[in-house]
Amino acid sequence: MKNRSATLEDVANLAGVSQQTVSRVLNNPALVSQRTRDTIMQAMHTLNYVPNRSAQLLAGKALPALGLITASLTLHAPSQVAAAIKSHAEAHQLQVTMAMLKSADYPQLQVALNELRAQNIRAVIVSMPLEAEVAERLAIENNDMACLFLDVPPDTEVSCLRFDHRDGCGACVNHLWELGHREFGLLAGPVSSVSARLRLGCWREALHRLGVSNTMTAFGDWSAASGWAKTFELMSANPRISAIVVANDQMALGVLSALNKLHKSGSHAVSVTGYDDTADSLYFQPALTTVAQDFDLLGERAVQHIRNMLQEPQRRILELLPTRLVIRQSTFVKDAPTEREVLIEQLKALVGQL
Ligand code: IPT
Repeated sequence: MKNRSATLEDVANLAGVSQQTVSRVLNNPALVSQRTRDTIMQAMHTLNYVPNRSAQLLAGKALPALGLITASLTLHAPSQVAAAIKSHAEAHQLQVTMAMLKSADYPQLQVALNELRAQNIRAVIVSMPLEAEVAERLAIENNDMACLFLDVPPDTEVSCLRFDHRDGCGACVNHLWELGHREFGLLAGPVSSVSARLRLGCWREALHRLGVSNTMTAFGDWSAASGWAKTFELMSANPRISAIVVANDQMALGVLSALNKLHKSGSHAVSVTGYDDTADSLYFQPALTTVAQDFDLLGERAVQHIRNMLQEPQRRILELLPTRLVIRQSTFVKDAPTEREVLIEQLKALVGQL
């Protein structure tokens, strides 16, 4: 026969704390010290305690959970952001309920927020590009919820945690310039994306400062497939392009593959830079030079901020995380012969001497 299910009282007795403390761990773990939390979690585990969420919902209690509204997880960066949020939230006994939206239009976002509200969730991280007006309206019309935005324009009047694209974009262009590149292809992300527009603007500014006017721009949709297709367009519009600056690693993967197809190798090789430094970029062929955004740090800080916002609803968060250039093998001196070509030249010279 099945044992009677353990109650909140059983857990409190085993852990040697009051029922109120156990209930706090379930509803608002941030209010309980880590040590007491661990003891209570251990007691729950021993007794195989299952919290009665429906009773909590009926009682109108906010659940120890946060909502995540995210851009498509077929994209590498948002999926790494979601994974980081999930694991840092779990470290604080917070469940994550996710909504994945196709587009960032207001009605869809409001429906997603209402779904979360219906589950008594009062804290939401929005990890998708939103225009300032949309984010501001969402925050105002849902002011019973803590909303933290990860991809909004710089002056948006909401709580936001963003990456500072300036250092990374500037460093990337300067690096290519120092390698001797003067004719650039720019592969931006979709115009509808705030961060794509910021990155493009920043590259153009940096190129302008260097006096480079010879650039071709194409717009992809963040996918490797668009990187592949747009490379043929860029290279046929200007076959002299020697460096392609790409707005994310996933498109850069397609760019590298297309350049390979175009036999752009050896001294004809085209330098490529990415953006994101997602977990796999080190293993691209060649290993990708890219602008790193630390998605694990983003997840950690986002969870920390949203917990603080729940404690202090009036608090407005503004934090910028750094980006930095990681130099690997996909960028090289313009027209420099490869080791193999140098060797062939040396062999030819030797044969000539015989
Ligand atoms: C941004 C990525 O850099 C980009 O590759 C793409 O996946 C985009 O997200 C999707 O919206 S990262 C974001 C936190 C600015």
